[in-house]
Amino acid sequence: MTTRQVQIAVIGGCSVGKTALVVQLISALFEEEYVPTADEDRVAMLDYGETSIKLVIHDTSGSEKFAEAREEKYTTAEGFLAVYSIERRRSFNELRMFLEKLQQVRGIRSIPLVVVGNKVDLQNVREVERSEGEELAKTLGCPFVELTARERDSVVGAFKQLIREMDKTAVVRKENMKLKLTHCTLCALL
Ligand SMILES: Nc1nc2c(ncn2[C@@H]2O[C@H](COP(=O)(O)OP(=O)(O)OP(=O)(O)O)[C@@H](O)[C@H]2O)c(=O)[nH]1
Ligand SMILES: [Mg+2]
Repeated sequence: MTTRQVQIAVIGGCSVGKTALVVQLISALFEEEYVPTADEDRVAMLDYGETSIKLVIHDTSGSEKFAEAREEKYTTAEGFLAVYSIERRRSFNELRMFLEKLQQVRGIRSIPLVVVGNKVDLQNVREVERSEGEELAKTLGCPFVELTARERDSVVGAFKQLIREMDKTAVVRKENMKLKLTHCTLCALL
């Protein structure tokens, strides 16, 4: 089995469940306690088809106090899990602001992303409709999932979906590069 290393960041407002998702992926348990994150890097191993993936995960803070550390990751991470909580409208609006900033920093629209509506176990106090999350993802041209950090399978699924997005973007880049090279060769010949 080959091993590959990728760097991703989990972004979103305070208390949406970013750390809970990462802990579920790494340790297969649900963290009930809320301990706000400042800025933490964690490593997870993930089987992905024939490949073993070493995921370096930047678990960012949702707080404005640590905005600088979060925004540093906008330039370094190869892919992003963009999280809000379905039971908090404010977290949806905050995520949209973070994503706008991310687009400004990266300057391109083809950033590998998965939008995650977390805490779907709290349906009875839902403030953000599923259709709103779907619409946001559609605008960004990326997948959308609703899940809860309590359920491991869907959490692992979301991280794998992000890797698929990263692979897709890499293929598009290669194709564009090939097109450019063909174009240059043609120009040289003419
Ligand atoms: N009911 C429910 N609670 C959740 C879920 N995911 C996370 N939580 C809880 O929400 C609280 C905040 O979760 P964290 O993962 O620490 O939130 P965070 O996004 O990392 O927050 P910051 O580090 O401050 O940015 C914790 O008490 C978690 O147990 C979920 O799917 N359902
Ligand atoms: Mg956290």
